[in-house]
Amino acid sequence: MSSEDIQLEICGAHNEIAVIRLTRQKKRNALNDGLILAIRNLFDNLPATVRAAVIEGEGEHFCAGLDLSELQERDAGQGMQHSRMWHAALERVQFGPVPVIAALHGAVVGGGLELASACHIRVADESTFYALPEGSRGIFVGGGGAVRIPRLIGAARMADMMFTGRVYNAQDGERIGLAQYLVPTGSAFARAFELAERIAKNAPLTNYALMHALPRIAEQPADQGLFTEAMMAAIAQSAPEAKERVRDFLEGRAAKVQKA
Ligand code: 1HE
Repeated sequence: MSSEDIQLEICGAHNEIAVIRLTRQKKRNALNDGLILAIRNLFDNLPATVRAAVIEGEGEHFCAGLDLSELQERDAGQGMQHSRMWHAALERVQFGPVPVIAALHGAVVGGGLELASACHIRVADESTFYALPEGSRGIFVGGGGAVRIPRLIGAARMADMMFTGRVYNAQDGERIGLAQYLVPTGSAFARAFELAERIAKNAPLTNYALMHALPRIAEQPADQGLFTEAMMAAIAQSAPEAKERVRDFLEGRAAKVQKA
């Protein structure tokens, strides 16, 4: 396990925020097998107090993708297993215990974009750029990118990035849906942390529904999706915490929605 290449810090008054930092800046946070296994292990073992996580990369770049020095001669079976190892790790990010906010800057490329797209919210600063150099390296995405990236930007844009080596800058990345927030250079982590603090205050069942029910509902045929939505809504609203929060609003104790 390359534990020197990743750090976990638990923050907040109630130890409710996990900050996960890729610390392999000499190699631009390229993801070798050890780091992929460490990500999986870390999400499997987050302390129970944690309610939201932020992931960032140390140095000039968020992540340079797959560590190309490990791309040895693999036969088809080994290649399949390698990709499935990435899938297992990034599945722990997407369908793990807590919402994950990616704080992006510099290169978010290849497997780095696959990692970012497994997170629930992406905050990018103005130095961010996105690419899928797999196309020019003669390979294909293998970390879930073919499933997750088209859901963010559409298959046509993803194919263009891979066919032509197109690089999106931070502004265009936000415009097409690679990030939900665009912030000044150097401030992605602070903004991501603020969002994590806000998310950590939600009812845990609401966060659970957003992570686990919403993406599944969105993939279901409308009739099944509406049925699943009704079940999730019924479970969420019957929780004591939901009743308490609604009562707080009706009795003037909860914040109103403010104009943006
Ligand atoms: C690396 C990697 C890497 C840097 N694997 N070693 N990803 C790519 O094709 C992207 C390749 N990387 C780059 O295009 C650039 O490095 C960056 C734009 C990310 C950053 O540029 P820069 O000028 O800041 O850094 P650098 O000088 O290119 O790199 C510094 C060192 O990191 C250098 O090693 P050194 O020993 O010469 O100091 C680089 O070789 C090393 N390095 N990126 C290995 N990716 C599940 S499938 C996913 C498939 C993919 O992700 S394919 C896309 C791979």
